[in-house]
Amino acid sequence: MSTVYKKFTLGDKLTPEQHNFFNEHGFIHFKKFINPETVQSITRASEQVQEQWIKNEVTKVNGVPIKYGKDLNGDTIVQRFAFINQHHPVFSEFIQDPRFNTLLDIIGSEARFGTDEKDGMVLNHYVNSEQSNFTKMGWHTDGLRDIFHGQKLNPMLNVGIHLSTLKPENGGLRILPGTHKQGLYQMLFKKKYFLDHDADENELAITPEAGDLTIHDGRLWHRVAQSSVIGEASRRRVIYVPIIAGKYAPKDANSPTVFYQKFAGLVK
Ligand SMILES: O=C(O)CCC(=O)C(=O)O
Ligand SMILES: [Fe+2]
Repeated sequence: MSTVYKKFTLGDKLTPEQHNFFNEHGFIHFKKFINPETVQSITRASEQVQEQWIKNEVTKVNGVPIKYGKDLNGDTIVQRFAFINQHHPVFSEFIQDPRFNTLLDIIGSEARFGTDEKDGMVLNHYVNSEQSNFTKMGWHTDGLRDIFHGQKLNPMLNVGIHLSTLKPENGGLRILPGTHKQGLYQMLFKKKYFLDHDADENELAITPEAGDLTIHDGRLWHRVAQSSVIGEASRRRVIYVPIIAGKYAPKDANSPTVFYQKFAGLVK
């Protein structure tokens, strides 16, 4: 496992070097996209949404199942929120930050943030304990769902806003750089989707500080490694919001639950 890679700072526009890095490796990491106060306010907002959803026994949002689990103290928590941007102004205002628009350039003028499509803005909350329901995620690509939908593979990127500072021993995102250039066969069969949790000799550990932003290509193979420590040091929160192109396909309260989302319930 390697942890060494170049990290960038986001300016008004992506530089040619940043474009080239992303095109070559299928990911890019920007330091300090938001400051610690913003991280705090986002985390607090997620706790408010969590309180509402527990009170109202929300099991799905726009057809997407919500993952619940237990915190270290045994309290019920939400471990995977979907469409969180539709449930608190802190999130809907956050995505209006004009710097997000500069990121759309990576796939071109047709691109948009999928705040009302797919799973919307997702917030994952991992914690490693016996009672936790979310400690890791097996190898996958994010683009497979489009194949399930019988659509042609539209460009899709996932933008991550990292709310926890991680060392490699805290687990977290592991990627296989360059796999966004593989053919369809490799995208389908390189690894067993979600079941394979084994470290890969070529994997890179993404090691963010709280407030950093990453982008990965929808065709890139990645997983979330379980923390090798337990308890508070294993707590990890990260937001994802997709950049997509192709036909606008908003979801609403009547949207069906699709097959892969049922499967995602098996992921612990
Ligand atoms: O939690 C992460 O960093 C990655 C999660 C992920 O890959 C996903 O939700 O598709
Ligand atoms: Fe993913």
